[in-house]
Amino acid sequence: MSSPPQSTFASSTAIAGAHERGAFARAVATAVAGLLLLLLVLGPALAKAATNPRYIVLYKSSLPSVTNETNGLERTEGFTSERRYAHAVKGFAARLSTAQVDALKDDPQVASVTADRPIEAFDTAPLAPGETVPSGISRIEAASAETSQESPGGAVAVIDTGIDLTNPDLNAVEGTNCITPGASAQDDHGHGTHVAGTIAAGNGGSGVVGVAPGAKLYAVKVLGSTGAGTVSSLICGIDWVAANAKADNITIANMSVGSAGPIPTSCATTTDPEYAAVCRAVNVGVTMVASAGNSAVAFDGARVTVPAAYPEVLAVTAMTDSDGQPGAVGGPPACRVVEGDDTVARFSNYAATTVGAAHTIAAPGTCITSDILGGGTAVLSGTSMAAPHVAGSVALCLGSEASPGPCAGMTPAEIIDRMRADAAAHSTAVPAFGFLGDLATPAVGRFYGSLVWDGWVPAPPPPPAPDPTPADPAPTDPTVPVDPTAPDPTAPAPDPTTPAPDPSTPAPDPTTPAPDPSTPAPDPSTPAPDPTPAPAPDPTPAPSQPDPTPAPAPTPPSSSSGHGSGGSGSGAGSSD
Ligand SMILES: [Ca+2]
Ligand SMILES: [Ca+2]
Repeated sequence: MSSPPQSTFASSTAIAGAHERGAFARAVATAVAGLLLLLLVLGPALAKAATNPRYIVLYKSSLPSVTNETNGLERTEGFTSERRYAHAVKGFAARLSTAQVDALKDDPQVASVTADRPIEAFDTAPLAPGETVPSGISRIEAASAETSQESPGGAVAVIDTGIDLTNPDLNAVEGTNCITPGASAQDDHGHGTHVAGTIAAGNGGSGVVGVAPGAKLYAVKVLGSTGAGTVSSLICGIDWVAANAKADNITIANMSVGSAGPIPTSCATTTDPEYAAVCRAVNVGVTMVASAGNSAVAFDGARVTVPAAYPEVLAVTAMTDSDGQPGAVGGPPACRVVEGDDTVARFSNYAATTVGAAHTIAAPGTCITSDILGGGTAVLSGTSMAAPHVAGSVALCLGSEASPGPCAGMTPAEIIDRMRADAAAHSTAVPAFGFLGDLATPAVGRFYGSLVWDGWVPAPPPPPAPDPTPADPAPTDPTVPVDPTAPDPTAPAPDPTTPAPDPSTPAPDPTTPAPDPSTPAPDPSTPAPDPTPAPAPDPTPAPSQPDPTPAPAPTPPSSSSGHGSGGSGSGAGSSD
């Protein structure tokens, strides 16, 4: 194919004549032919590289420079790394051929080569906004509107889909984007914003009130707009946290994400890049909180769920509360009527071993109202929603410089012990605070832990007249009792100012009708399906609303035997 050398795309005439058009066509044809030839030559190689599986390569910790070593390996082995890690771990992620994997495994500087795998957000689909829902915040006796005046000093990294950075309800700032490096960590899915709201939504008059209202949140985006990601992106996020924890005073990281993974060994010996990254972040002082997963299996059993299964992580199971109150009288929650008030959530993973139980705690995770993209609220269920209750509680326990909490100055391991001990002690002192299936009433082989408790938070200072700030629950969502103590004239019935369980009145004593150990609370034969495809929004209001009169708590339901279907709730399947 020949083409006049003088024919170029830069035709000088404004209206091209037939000749110019012919030259133009020839030039295009030539270019296309050249491109096709190029593709014929390079295409297979390019396509092969793009379809090679991705691996996470870890260097030995003694390696002086990740950049130099990786640059060298890229040249000699002929690959291009997609992500490099230099803080939590040393290494990189890249698509590699079998030959490249073999070569890297033989490299004296390489400690391990691990196949990447997908991770997911542990949540369910949103339900109808505006549905009457319980408040996990009040159930765990977290800070109220008044006590929230003192925001915790430390920041929380939300390792998730990002955070809605312009949401006025959230004190959220850019962390990093591991999906599109260099881009904003603005949430494009909604999961991370919902999680962020539970941790630290402010009391400024919109959305919800979080456990640690106003705490600074760093958006660390490791999941894309579909809520999916990979371990390599998760490690990128943990790497960023480890690198910036000191400078940004990040004391906590919430990971409402996970995947099946290898059985953890120990921080000292592991070659699992995800585990190594978590260990490093813990070593620099970050308390790592992870959701246990929603498959109704042991996270430390035959199907290991990570990062929850790493012993250095505070793993969070989900319990169900429908009325923001202890006592198991709330009936089934509106958004998931198969669940029962103050019982384990049927979908929740749990610990099956003593090692797993030793780093597990529970929090409300069913029908949780929190912030969504652009303002407003939505209701979600999952251990993804339970974990942020605990992350916020750790923030309260750390407190601020001016007002240190009981966890101030502790290592992450000590904080985990403290949180669990406080929760267990409170459930022992006030049995009604607990839930069916908790540490006081465990089913055989299923440890969900004790319900996290924030009731130690000092009483609010003398309330300044009627709070001038608008009531917190968004006007669009007036039925949600998210703001227990705000003098909200529009607030509906359940008066959460009633101090929950009166210790002197042993309410539904979970110890008396202890669940038959042979009858695990949640029916194992009908594990809630992984709640990703959540049941359709239940258009009907909860059949049994909380008693609008004060002091609902201590009234024991006469039938609150812990036995399977004889459960306490008034609705079908409440504690099945
Ligand atoms: Ca708010
Ligand atoms: Ca309840």
